[in-house]
Amino acid sequence: MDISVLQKTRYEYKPKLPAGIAGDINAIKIEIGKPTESISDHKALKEVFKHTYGKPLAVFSKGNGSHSGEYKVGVILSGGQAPGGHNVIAGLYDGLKKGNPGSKLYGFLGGPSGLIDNKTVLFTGEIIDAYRNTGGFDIIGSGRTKIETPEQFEASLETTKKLGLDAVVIIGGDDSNTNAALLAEYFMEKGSKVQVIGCPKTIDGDLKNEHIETSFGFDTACKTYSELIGNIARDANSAKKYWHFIKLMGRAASHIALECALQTQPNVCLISEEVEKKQMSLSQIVESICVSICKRAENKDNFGVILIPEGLVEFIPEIKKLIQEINDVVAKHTEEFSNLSSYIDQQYWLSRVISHESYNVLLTLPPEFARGLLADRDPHGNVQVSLIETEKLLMQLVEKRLNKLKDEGVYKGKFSSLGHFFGYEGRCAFPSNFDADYCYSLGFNAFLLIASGLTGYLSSIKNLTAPASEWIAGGVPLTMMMNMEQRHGLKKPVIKKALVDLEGRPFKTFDLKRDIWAVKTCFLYPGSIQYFGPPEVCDIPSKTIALEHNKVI
Ligand code: FBP
Repeated sequence: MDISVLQKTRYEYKPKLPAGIAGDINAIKIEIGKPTESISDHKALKEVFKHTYGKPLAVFSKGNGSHSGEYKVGVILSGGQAPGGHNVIAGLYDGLKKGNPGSKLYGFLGGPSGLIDNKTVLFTGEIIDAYRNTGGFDIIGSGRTKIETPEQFEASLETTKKLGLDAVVIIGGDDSNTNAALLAEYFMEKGSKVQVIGCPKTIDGDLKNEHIETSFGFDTACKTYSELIGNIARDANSAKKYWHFIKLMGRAASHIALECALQTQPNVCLISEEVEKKQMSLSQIVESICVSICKRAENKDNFGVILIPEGLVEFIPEIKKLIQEINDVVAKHTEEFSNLSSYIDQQYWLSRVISHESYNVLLTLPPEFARGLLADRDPHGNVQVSLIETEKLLMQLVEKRLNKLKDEGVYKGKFSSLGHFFGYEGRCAFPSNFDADYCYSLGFNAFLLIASGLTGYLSSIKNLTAPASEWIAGGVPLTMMMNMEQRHGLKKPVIKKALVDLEGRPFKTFDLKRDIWAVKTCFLYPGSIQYFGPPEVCDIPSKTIALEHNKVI
């Protein structure tokens, strides 16, 4: 098979492990803390998680322990791709084999459906070696199937019995790890000893808390997008004729947009969480962009860069309300809605079942944009915001507003815009050294959690702004991160998404500088991820995590 030079060279890279879990596998001890509580809704969650609620935190360090049992484990890659997934599997495989060469690792094909349908591959050293330190999830594929019906839970249990599994590791985001928690509970309820361990994956960066400092993939994806944004910014500054509207992935939270803004210093970066807090309408957002364009035009700078978080639409009050109403009525009348073949039919149907106010909002939106709001939800009930062309909507609305301002004599510049969407470009990039090390550690640590007999835990590696040898490995009970939320019209247990904290240092740092960036040309050009070279160039974590840990950036 042909492989690129970088791929071949990356095979040789040896990911770093925290000192506490490196070296002799039987010289690692586990420390167990006190029982924990969920974020809120304690009573309701205790009811759902009768066997797994409130487990203690676990931390590994050097000491006496025994991790040399023989295990059979199955691993799932779930949801959107994120750089480093292959290394989680490599770390898990190496941990299992280091503990006992007789241990076996199965990969479930195509995401959670592989567990339901018992579609597997048995990993060999040769397979693992061909994917070390590479991007993508292609080693076994991923999928968004949600294990939710009694039949699916039962089929999952059957698969574990057929394969004789001791544990299942689910590598996923908040929704997939919510599923992991439910699976752990179900197995215990049914008297099965199969353990379930999660690993925090998502480029969106919204699966984080005190114990999960970042989800893997965020670092690499943001560095990849920032390289592209920097290149575009430099092009804009060279030709001086285009305003670039760049939408960035991140289904709900704006962590990616904020991190890219800190790395590249664009003229405008919208932050969905701020839009919601200030209850900014669509026209106020357009106005805020026009302010920068008009001021720059006064300096003859008829060019610039605007970053738009993918999830923005769901945070604009009037559109949020519209989406919620659509979600509720579609959940109630799923079949009726799915029989409507055209957008016109859907629109007519909605005119009868949603509020007048929301229907009027729908009518004001360009049809190509409105269609995106009505497209199929993903299996977890989420609007597929990556399919909604928010950047084009804003380009149209800004142009319209500028024409008006021109007529009023307020704006005298020239406006030409180009739209971009960076999402899929970053999800399978070769993991940065940070993500390669972090993911390998998460996988290796997942093995230790299994060998320690734990279930319903998320693999946790902390102290991530220190050198990897000083990282701290352990486990966080999944129920500790949960609350009850409205989904498909019903209250469901879910892992709480971490949105951008408007009081946090990453946002405050951005807020302090953005008025200058809005008018002056202050672009930064971060360049591409460096894989080989001095640690201060190759191993630097994201600006978000550095700021959250009070480091100077
Ligand atoms: P996860 O939450 O599963 O990690 O996926 C995140 C994401 O990359 C979002 O940023 C994006 O909106 C979505 O996946 C796109 O989904 P798909 O790959 O199904 O088009």
